[in-house]
Amino acid sequence: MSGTSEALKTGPRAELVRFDVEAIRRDFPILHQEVHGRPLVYLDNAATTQKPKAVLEVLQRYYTQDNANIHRGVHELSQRATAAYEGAREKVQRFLNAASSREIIFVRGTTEAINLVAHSFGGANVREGDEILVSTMEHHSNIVPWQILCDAKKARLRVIPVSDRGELEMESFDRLLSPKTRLVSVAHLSNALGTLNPVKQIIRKAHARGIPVLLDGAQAAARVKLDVRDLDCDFYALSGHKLYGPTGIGVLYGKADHLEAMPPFMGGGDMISSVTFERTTYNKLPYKFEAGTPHIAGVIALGAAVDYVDSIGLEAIASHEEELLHRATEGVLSIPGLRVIGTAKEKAGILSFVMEGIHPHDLGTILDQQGIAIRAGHHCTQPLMERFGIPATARASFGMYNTPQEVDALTEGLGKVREVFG
Ligand code: C6P
Repeated sequence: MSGTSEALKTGPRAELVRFDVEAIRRDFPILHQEVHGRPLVYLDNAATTQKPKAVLEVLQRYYTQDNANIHRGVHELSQRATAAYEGAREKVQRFLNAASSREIIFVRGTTEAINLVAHSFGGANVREGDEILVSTMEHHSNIVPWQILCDAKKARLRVIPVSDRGELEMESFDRLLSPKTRLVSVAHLSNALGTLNPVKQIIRKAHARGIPVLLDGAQAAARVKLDVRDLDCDFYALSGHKLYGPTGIGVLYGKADHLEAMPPFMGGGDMISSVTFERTTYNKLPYKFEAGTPHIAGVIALGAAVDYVDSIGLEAIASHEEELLHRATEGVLSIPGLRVIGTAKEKAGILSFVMEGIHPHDLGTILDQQGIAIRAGHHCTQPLMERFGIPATARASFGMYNTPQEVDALTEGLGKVREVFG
């Protein structure tokens, strides 16, 4: 059955079946290759995840059987494409437990989702002297759009500091919330530290003052079971490519009341209900925010990706990755001169570190020679790197298909790096 993992063919319900990582790996063709003569160990899942066959097959099928533009044609192919596109919206709605599919806006990714809110919500609601609250650990995608808005509106960006462990300083958060705050925008899960932020507490405190909250879910969506109604967030942004789906597609969830009140982000086809030179009226939700021909194949494949993730179960994925993270943390700490950056109590799936006397890029290059893919750099979090007084980290990030043996290969690989550099 399309969208169902091979891993679960042994039983009817995800939670009743042992997490069979070898079966999951068989669903991901790209994993079965050698790099520099060694089996690929892919530990760069925070940058992008690999795609299961279920997603690849949906892309292939769409372009070979159903390709047509949506919402326009009376012909069979267009109707099929439209049904698949809108069907995927319902899948994403269920995945996020949103109240309505009207609250699911398809965008290019997290970056576009945040820019949409900054431009549209920010443009309508932020005035001179107002404040937007972000944190030191944000990705540039959750800093720069707010800086652009603040520059345009003469508003001010305020920043929640981060402790030495890489946790948000919640007393400072309490102090920074003020009658001037128009929006709080924070990462659900930090891409550079692996910190899982106390987002429910943040939302509760912000809402007590009537302040809406946007969560950057780029990293959390593939690692945390999501329920936007339980979280009660106002906006949630995510990228399909970090959720085992294709690049170029993502989601902005927004509460219908906000989205209804917000002006369009981009103008063009599909987002209007009527156009004259005197007056244009806009389409209803969610189409008001989806101008032009969207990434139809990407949306449909994202639907297949969330089906696939659901078939494994996010709780099962999260506990598998927690074991990997624990094993990796213990392993890397056995390497002399290695320091973990980000030692929060609540972490998920991401391990950043530095090694004395070795630039993370050199470290990454030596691991690559052993077939091990990690990321080295500032991870688009330069203010966070500055906070820790380092230019960059090496980062291993896990996915549902990683194994304890791969984690051990990382530890061994780092041991070799230490030998090379002495
Ligand atoms: N982080 C990483 O290697 P886009 O590029 O729009 O799909 O996602 C942007 C983004 C926003 N927020 C967070 C927390 C992120 O981690 C990312 C992407 C990648 O960490 C690429 S820099």
